[in-house]
Amino acid sequence: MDEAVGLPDFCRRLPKVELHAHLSGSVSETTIQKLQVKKGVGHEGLQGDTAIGKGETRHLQEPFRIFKIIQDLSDTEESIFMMTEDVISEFAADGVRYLELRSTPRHMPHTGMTPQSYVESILSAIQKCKDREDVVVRLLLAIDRRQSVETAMTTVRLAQEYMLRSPGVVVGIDLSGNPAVGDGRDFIPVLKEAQNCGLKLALHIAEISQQAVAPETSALLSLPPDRVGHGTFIHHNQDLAAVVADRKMPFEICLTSNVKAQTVASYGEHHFQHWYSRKQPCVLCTDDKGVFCTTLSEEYRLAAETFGLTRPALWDLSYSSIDHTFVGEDLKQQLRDRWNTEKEKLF
Ligand code: 6MZ
Repeated sequence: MDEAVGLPDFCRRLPKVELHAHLSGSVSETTIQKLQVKKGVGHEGLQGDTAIGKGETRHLQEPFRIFKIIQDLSDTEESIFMMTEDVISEFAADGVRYLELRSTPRHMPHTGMTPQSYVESILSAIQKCKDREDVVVRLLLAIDRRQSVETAMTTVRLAQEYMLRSPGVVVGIDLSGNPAVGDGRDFIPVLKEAQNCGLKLALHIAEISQQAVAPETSALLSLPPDRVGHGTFIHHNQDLAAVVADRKMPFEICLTSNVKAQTVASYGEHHFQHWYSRKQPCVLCTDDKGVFCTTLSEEYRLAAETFGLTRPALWDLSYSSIDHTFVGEDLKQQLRDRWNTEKEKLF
């Protein structure tokens, strides 16, 4: 192993899988500036910062204020296309070789953007990046907990339609949004419908402490989801923890996001430690790399430094993440082959 390569550099060169990245939250400062120029808004028009910087923490409500600013700035098909392209290029530059983006289709009557044209803009950007960027990209459509069940059903229908139209690119459904709002149980029939038509489910579950005892948590876990987003408070409830452990449900782990949004007090207390030490499948992710000022390499470095993971352990973590992607066995095997080729250069 080439120990001369520093840890940050090793983490950057490590081929990585990103499975939990919200499009609007992943937009970088540079792209926000481009969106501002397009819309003719100055920084003073932004009503506050659009990112939570190094060493800063803010209440979980704060990222939701920021998402709204970014969403207001990106209200045309052109802006959605541009930000998707930028986000894909940035992940690729950070050594992400497989990326699952997720985004909530939006209707913007004042610009004419519809949920359909929103999804099409993202798909066009993915298509454009296909030959240019060294990363395989897939898309999950997101349901925001604030939305009506009817809107959520429209999203599932849209996902179903695009899954058939552009085979293989739209692969699943995400349930996200402010965890303090609404009741996840309302969406169970919609999520079941998604499962029935072959879409995979990545659901935000127990992101805040109240949800460790909320009836929605056991209801969502019993679907069951294919992956758990955050799951921060699941291990606070023995029964829920047993369900997750028995089914070996993979956790999407977002260290920086959870610490900066104050749902986890410090990196050392992150639930990654609990689950990783019990050999539960864990995938390191960024959540909202723009808003939380992070990169996937940085998340690997943090995991190594906080929990004492060796370079081979980081490698294994990245390699095993391929198992939890929402793609077929053929593509998984291609990714494993790719990873093994890269391994020879890294060690
Ligand atoms: C829950 C989150 C989130 O859909 O406009 N989102 N939902 N918890 C989080 N932890 C911080 N981070 C992002 O991206 C922004 C949307 O993603 C969800 C929220 O619904 C937010 O509005 P899109 O691309």
